[in-house]
Amino acid sequence: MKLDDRIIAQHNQKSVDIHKSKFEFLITQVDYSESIISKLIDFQIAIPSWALGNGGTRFGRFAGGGEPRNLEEKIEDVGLMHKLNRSANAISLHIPWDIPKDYQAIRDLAKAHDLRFDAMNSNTFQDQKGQEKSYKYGSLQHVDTAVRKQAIDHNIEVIKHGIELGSKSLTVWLADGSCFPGQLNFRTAFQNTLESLKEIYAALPSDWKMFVEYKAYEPNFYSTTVGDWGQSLLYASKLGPKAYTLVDLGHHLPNANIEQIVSLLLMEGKLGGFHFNDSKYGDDDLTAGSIKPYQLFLIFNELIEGMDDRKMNHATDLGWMIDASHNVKDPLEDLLQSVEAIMIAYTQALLVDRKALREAQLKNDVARAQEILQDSFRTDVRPLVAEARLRSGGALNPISLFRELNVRAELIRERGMKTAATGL
Ligand code: AFD
Ligand code: MN
Ligand code: MN
Repeated sequence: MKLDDRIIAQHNQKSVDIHKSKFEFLITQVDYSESIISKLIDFQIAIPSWALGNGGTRFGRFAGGGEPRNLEEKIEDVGLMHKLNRSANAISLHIPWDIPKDYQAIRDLAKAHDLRFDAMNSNTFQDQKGQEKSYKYGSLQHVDTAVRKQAIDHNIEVIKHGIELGSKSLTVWLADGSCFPGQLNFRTAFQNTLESLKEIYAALPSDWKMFVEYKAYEPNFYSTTVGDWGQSLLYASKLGPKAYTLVDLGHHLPNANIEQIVSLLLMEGKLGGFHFNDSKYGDDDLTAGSIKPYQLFLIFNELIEGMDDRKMNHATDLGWMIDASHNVKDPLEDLLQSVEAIMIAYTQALLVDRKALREAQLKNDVARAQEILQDSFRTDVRPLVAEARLRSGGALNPISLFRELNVRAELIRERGMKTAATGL
């Protein structure tokens, strides 16, 4: 389904007056609003191909209808999102779920939707049909060289698909680990994984990055071979300058101070990118900002502080992506909400008076420091985000327009009710 500019303009016409009055009021309270708007216009978030259909749990899956049936339709869905909010200009593919049949056609389709290909994701956490060796006891960590080789070859194949599509990074997320004490030797598992990653790293083109994603637990419950940021950083440091740690917000043990982790990884020049989502308990994969919006703001606060300190470009120097699963909401509405929450947290963090915060810190003025942060967090920045969207041709209210146009009903008509996006 393709959206016409005129439809967006008509939609905006209806609410532009209210928007303008809110916006004019907000900019009287905000310094540097023009520079913030231009940063917001540049800031783009990649959408994972596996989040476009309904997810599920081990208890079941409830299809919402009209899910993309193939890579082409996944690109169309992200294209539609990007047309609505102008802040989601990339799609991240998962191999083998998204193997292109015709690279040129896929590149053209993405271009027609103004999209690029973000990080490529490998999959050694499932056995595929016809696969020779099983990953039941791990992949890159496996005690059997032949299993490790199969997993290494798969990752190299993923890089090759990515090169064809113009991607510039590989994300390796491993389910490797153990379920019971004694099942494996921690050091051997680490060494095997490191040696395997080295072979994959050697196949990376010079302008590519490798993201090593960590996860505390699940599917393994006793140990995970890339279980936390310390282990990820160890691998990334030993691998070399093209390897970085990737932070998925849902991959920590409860109450972890993620903003501190982010700050230190940035300091070390080893933070590669993000998978945004939110959670109450663990890897819940809920909508970004739906449960702990203050934490999301605090993370952006550290990101901006650390990136500015290293003179990094906010929009392009880290990988920004959503990694979510949609069990009850319409996946596209849910993703639009996630992008909005990320943009809001980013904007609020841009408002923080860093000079005043530093002064408060030097004086150990704890109450003042909290006032400064919460002043920004409690500012309703939505008109700034909407203004950036308006200026880049998006809809003032993407979800309202999505509903006005009955997009889901149209997708169900086109694709059917019982479709299932490839993936988990
Ligand atoms: C996992 C990880 C990882 C992976 C994805 C697969 O977060 O990013 O690629 O889910 O669906 O939980
Ligand atoms: Mn992830
Ligand atoms: Mn996850």
